[in-house]
Order: sequence, then structure tokens, then C-alpha cells
Amino acid sequence: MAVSKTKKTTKKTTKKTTKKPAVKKPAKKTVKKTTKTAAKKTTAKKTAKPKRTKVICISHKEDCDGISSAALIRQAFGGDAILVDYPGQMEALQQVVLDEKLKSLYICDLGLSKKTQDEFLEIMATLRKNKVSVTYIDHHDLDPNVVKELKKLKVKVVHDINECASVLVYSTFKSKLNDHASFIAACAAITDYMETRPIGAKLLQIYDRQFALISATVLTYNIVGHQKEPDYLLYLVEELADSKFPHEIPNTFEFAQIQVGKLAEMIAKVKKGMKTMKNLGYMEIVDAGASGAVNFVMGLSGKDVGVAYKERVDHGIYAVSVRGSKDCKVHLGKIVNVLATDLGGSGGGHDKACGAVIPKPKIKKFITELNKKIK
Ligand SMILES: [Mn+2]
Repeated sequence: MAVSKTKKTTKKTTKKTTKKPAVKKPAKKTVKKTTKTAAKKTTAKKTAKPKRTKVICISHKEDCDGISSAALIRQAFGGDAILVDYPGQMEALQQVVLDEKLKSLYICDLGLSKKTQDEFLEIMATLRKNKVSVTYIDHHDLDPNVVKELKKLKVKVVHDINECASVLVYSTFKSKLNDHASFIAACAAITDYMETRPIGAKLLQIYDRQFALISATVLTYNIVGHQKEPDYLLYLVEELADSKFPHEIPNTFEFAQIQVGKLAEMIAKVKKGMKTMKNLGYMEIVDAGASGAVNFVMGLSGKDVGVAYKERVDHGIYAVSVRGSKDCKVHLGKIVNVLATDLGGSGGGHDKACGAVIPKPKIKKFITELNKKIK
């Protein structure tokens, strides 16, 4: 390497240096000094607050879009990821708000519902009071009043239901990301069914379609199959942030093959265990994730809506996945948001793909009411 100091290398280095905007550090120092002087007045050790230096990204752990969003944030800003599912989302926020070292927080691919939005706003207000910079990036259906409130609090909101969260992260922070980031975003767009949207389509176009499809799919199977191994999911975030292709991460394809086998078994189980109502197919899942089964429930039931639900014993709830076919004309995310809230749970999401948390005794009522509302 040292011998081949060609003109090309020099050019590249120059480009890189000019591309990245210089970080304004002096301004921050002045602020710190002022804080120190203020702290001196109150002498006691207790009041010496720790410097806020931490960058944290809270993102969705259950799919490629959430994991990829976390990876892109990590590439752009460093810091650590906290990966959560919907039932664990508020708990994670309640924890980070207590972190006295937190400087900036990114929240990605985590939609809000009627149940969670008020508490979310309260936590955002506390964070902003503590001068934590907060960026909320999401593409799920969102109450416009919540957007207004967030903007009032000076939370940076990047919200667009027309692209997946990773694509939104990519387009917002493009200048801080490398070329490979567009591939990660394209994979996320594929797995969120949003690769035909304006930006998603452009990103996918950069790469060979089959190459992107197999990468996105293998990545998804590794994410879905490692939901109970948070360290592995964080490792995936790191590797993707480090510009690795899914096939460069050891054993991903072998693992995907195992998952494919399990899914094939799931087809047989759904055929046997699925039940139908007039407008939907539904099934309780016991030994796999509900989100992995729900497409089969919809497809094999011949209905335009499929519901799969799995008990979360520790929480006394059912985690519910709902999918709509192309012929489904209602906005499932909006319907499920209202219905789940009425039943003491929470939920929401996209028009044809959404989820809910339903108290255990209310699951049957949820399904019958949903069946009535989607005719
Ligand atoms: Mn998403």
C-alpha cells in the first residue's frame, strides 16, 4: 500500500476532506465555560453535572428498516443503539431520559399510537428541557397534532409516510454517510414494501435488483431469527454501519436457509390451524413470531386481511400482526390504532401492514371488531 502512492489516491483523499463539513467545535467550548462558571457559584459537589456527550439511537429491532436506520445513524453520528419492539418502546425512552450524559437522541422507525403519544410528548419535553437534541424519524401514520407539539418542543421531525425510515435517514443525513449507505437503505425499502416509492426506487436502481433482493431477504431472516439475542442484533447494526454487505457477515446465508425451512413448516401449520371470519383469516401462533406467519395467514385464508397473534407471557398481552392484501381498501393502521386503544392496548402502523398490543382477555373481541370494521 505504501509504495503505490498514485495520483488517484491523492485525489480521493482530497475529495474526502472537502466532502465532510468542518465541525464547529469552538462554539461549544464557550457554552461549557459558561456552565462551569455558573456551577462554581453553587459550590456543592452534587450540582456538578456530568458533561453531556452521549449519542443514542433508539430504533425498531424487529425488521430490516429499524436495524438499517440504527446502522445509518451510527455511521453518521457514532454512538450506541438501543433496539426495541413496540411493547418495549416507552420503557427504553423512560430509561434514556434519566441518562445525564445523553447529548443527542435519534428515534427511528417507531410509530406512535393514541396510547403512547401523550407519554412520548412528555418524555420529549423533559429531554428538551435538559437541552438534549432529539431527532424523530418515522414513516408510520402519525397524528398531525403530535407533529405540531414536537415541533413546538424543537424536536427535529422527519416524517413521511411515502418512504421507509432508513430511506428518510439516508436522505436527511446523506452528507454524513458513505456510498454503501444507499445499499442499506435500498434493502430496508425492499423489506418494508417501499422499493417503488420515489427515493426508494432511485436507490434500488443503483444496484442489481436480484443482488439487493437476496441481501435484503437474508438480512431480514437473520433479524427475525435473532429477536431474542439483542447482542447479535447490535452486532448487525455495527457491521452494517461498517459498510458490510449481508453476505460478508459470517453465517448469514446458512442461518437464512434454516429460517426458510422453518417458514416452509409454518405454511403447513397455518393451513391446519388458521380460522376465518367473513372478512379475515386469523391464527394464534405459539412457536414462532406472529409477523413471520401473518402473510401466510392472509394468503392461505383467501381473505384480504390476515391476523396472527402471539402471547407475550411476561406482559400478559398478545403481540398482534395484521396484513392487508392489495385489494384491501381500508387503512388498517388507523383502524387498529383506534380499536386497540379502545380495548386497553395500543397499535397502529401502515395501511396494509400494522401491529397491536392487546390485553390477553380482549383478543377475541379485537378480531371480531376488526372483522366488522373492514367489510
Ligand atoms: Mn419501517
